[in-house]
Amino acid sequence: MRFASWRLVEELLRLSDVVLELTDSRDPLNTRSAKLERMASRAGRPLIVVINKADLVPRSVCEEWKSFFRNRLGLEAVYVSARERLGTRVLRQTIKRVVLESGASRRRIVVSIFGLPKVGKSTLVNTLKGRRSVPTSPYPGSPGYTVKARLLRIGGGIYLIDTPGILPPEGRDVEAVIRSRPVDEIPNPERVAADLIRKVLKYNRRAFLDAYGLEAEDPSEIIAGVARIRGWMRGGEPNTYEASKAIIRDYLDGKIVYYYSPPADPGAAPRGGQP
Ligand SMILES: Nc1nc2c(ncn2[C@@H]2O[C@H](COP(=O)(O)OP(=O)(O)OP(=O)(O)O)[C@@H](O)[C@H]2O)c(=O)[nH]1
Ligand SMILES: [Mg+2]
Repeated sequence: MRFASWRLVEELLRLSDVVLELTDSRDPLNTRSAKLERMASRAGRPLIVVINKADLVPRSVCEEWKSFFRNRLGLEAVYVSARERLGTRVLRQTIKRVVLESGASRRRIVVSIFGLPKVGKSTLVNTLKGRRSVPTSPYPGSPGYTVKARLLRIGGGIYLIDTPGILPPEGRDVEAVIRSRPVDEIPNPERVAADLIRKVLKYNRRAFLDAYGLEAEDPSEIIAGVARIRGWMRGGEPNTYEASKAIIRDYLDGKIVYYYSPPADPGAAPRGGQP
């Protein structure tokens, strides 16, 4: 994965009328980027927190997160499922509203998408594009070094910058570890998978029962169980190295489910938190 440099982020912000910050509804706090939020605010660009993968989480919890971002952090927020194509109408309406509120009366609204790896940026771009192929045009008159940025016309006068900005994770939560490099390059995947399992179990004791049919609640038993299910044995022993990477991948693909409610005090948010 190639992270966008902060200079590129700045350039993309400058080209946009509205900024979409994608987060994962299972852990919005550890998949948001406070740095992007600050940069957008400094650049005077309205930002919408898009809580994605809403199909994995009860609607009431998505509503709680929406109010949390709005009321506690002062950020516009919507929830969607890019994969299930849900919530995109509200997203479009919100894009138009924030542009109106920002005082810019534009016939053409340029939108950029940012987010940590695997939050669903590409899926959202495809969903907004719809099934029909969409004409792209070079970004008119963009002098910077993102001259290659192209615009996708997604209807209603809204244009999407076709390359989403991949943001580096912040904090020390296991989310940051699993999203900081390709899964095959994560050092010590057994330990990372165990941390992830403990975190998920803290919020959903049934998560691995539902995902794999495994009753176990001990991380090493779950890892060994996944190896056995997949038939990954090495010298008669479960191949925990491969199984750990599979669990991390399944988590990123949305096959392992948990959620939690927003904290009462945003300052006490479980950032960099231990499971
Ligand atoms: N359940 C669920 N899964 C989703 C949703 N959107 C994306 N995914 C899954 O999340 C994974 C990552 O999606 P991508 O669209 O590739 O994410 P990305 O942000 O473009 O990832 P990078 O390009 O690697 O940074 C894929 O397995 C998607 O199928 C969603 O709304 N719900
Ligand atoms: Mg992508």
